[in-house]
Amino acid sequence: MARERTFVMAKPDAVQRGLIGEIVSRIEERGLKLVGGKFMQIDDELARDHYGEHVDKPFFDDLTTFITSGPVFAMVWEGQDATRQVRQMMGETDPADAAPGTIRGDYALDLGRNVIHGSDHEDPGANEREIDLFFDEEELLDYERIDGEWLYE
Ligand code: DAT
Ligand code: MG
Repeated sequence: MARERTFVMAKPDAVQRGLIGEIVSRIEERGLKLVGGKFMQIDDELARDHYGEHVDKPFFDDLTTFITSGPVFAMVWEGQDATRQVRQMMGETDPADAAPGTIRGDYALDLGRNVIHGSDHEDPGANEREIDLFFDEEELLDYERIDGEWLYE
């Protein structure tokens, strides 16, 4: 299984509810490596680019309004099968269907307030595309975690 990078974001509801640390903690403790992080507010243009695949959906305007409504914590995480593993940790898109133990299943109730974004593992290249949209190359750091040899065989 390849080591890869994936884009993750604590959405405005997570920031307001004090869940940044919890989200970071879960992914960090799983063993993925944080290689980039940015506390920022998304503008309308970036929101429309990021959620471009949903432009024709009825919820698009509500989605861009929400994601631009307050600060977010954007992150890049690296590790084995990172994109799919983060998606599994997030749980289903609708928190009502997300299993307990997942981030959405533990911290959210409503589809439009589901606390976390992660690149879609079923959309090849989505991770790289989203990382490029939010980060410059020099903002992503190359380093080793000291537990690397205990995380990987
Ligand atoms: P995900 O965030 O799990 O990748 P998605 O890409 O299908 O889900 O949709 C992006 C966001 O849009 C999602 O986190 C919440 C919102 N959303 C999705 N489907 C929706 C719907 N039917 N009604 C309202 N909001 C929706
Ligand atoms: Mg998606």
